[in-house]
Amino acid sequence: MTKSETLFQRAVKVMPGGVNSPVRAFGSIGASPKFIKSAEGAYLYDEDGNRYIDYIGSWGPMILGHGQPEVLDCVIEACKRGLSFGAATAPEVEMAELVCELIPSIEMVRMVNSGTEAVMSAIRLARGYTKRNKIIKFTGCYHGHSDGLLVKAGSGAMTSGIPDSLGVPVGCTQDTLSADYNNLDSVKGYFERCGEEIAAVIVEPVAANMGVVPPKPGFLEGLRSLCDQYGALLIFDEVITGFRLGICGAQGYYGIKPDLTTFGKIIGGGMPVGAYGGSREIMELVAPVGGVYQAGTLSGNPVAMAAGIAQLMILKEHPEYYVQLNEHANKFYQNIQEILKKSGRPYRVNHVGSLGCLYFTDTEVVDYESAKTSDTKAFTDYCNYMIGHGVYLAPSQFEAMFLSMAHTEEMLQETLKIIEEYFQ
Ligand code: KE4
Repeated sequence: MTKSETLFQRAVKVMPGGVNSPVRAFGSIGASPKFIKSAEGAYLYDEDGNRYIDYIGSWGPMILGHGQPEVLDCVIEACKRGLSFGAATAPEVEMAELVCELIPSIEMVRMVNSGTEAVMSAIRLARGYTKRNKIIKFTGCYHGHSDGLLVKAGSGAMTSGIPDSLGVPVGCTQDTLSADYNNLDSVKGYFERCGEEIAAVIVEPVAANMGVVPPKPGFLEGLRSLCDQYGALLIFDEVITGFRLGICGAQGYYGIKPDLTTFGKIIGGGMPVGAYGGSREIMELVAPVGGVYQAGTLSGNPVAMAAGIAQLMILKEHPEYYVQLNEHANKFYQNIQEILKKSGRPYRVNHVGSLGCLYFTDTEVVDYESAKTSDTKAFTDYCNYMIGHGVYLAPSQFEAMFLSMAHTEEMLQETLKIIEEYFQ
């Protein structure tokens, strides 16, 4: 038995599925998870000493790679000053000023401890601000596990075979309307039927929880104008795209101004951080100034702020990193496309910036239905082969690949070679 297998045997006795988040259980690829001991740059090392090129990067946060020295130093220094005070601190002010400086649509921001918390709070705020209850989300998009959004969710919900979750009373989801991604008519239909009841539309500006599905030209613009027409708020869930597609995330990349934005992952530099922000007018409705309550013991935690500020400062000071990352990624995903073509496989590769997904389907993937045409058995075989050959991919067809600034040209070439071997 490997050390990972032994650990997994212990884990399943004391944690549901042996994990603290379902997708890590490798269930959808019928394997047992690698227990990761350490990481450096773009490499992961498991408990048995195997090395992997990491294409998950902790599901997005590690855009600079693991163990980035400046980030690490800032975190260690912050730890020495104290782990948590539950009091106002200077780092929180610095983080908030930094986010407001980097994201033009944001005049005020509130730090929380996860993407789920950020989205849950932004939804409550949108309802409080508009005094309306209904929310439009998109089938296959995942916005964390708050009750009201576990409706035809993406990510783990797509592979765990539970389209909606047990334990969510219908009262929590009766105001959640699910539209089809990239289909403005499906959104228009809801607005025409009950536009004056709709508080907000929440969208992943690049859907990265059913694989990677870019917005079709005009889709995000259409959402913006529908929200304006009916007085609903447009919420960009940028937990994945925030600070990934560029320093100004998807809203900068596509030039669309949302009313509220949610963040997670990169904003925490690997520590537990989420955030939501928007105009002063909307955000001042949040307690203690306004009547929308939201709180958190570890929100704005000084150690987490140190990690997040350090990572964001490096990204702010090095715009060339994004150019290089997006160019490398573009070439990488196009090379995968060429390998598939050469081997006569009709499979599809969707990618935006450093996010990408190889779909085992010959159908163009533009939404949940088309994503679901993928042959998950074929994906499982491919994924197990790749992991067995030192390439650590998300153990699910419906997750993204994440490239980082630490992925060197030779790592990408090595990965392409293994992909080519697989398809030969
Ligand atoms: P967290 O609560 O996991 O920090 O964030 C929830 C969330 C919100 N919005 C979007 C667009 C997200 O992608 C996520 C979380 N992403 C998944 C990966 N697909 C997290 C991985 C996991 O669940 O273990």
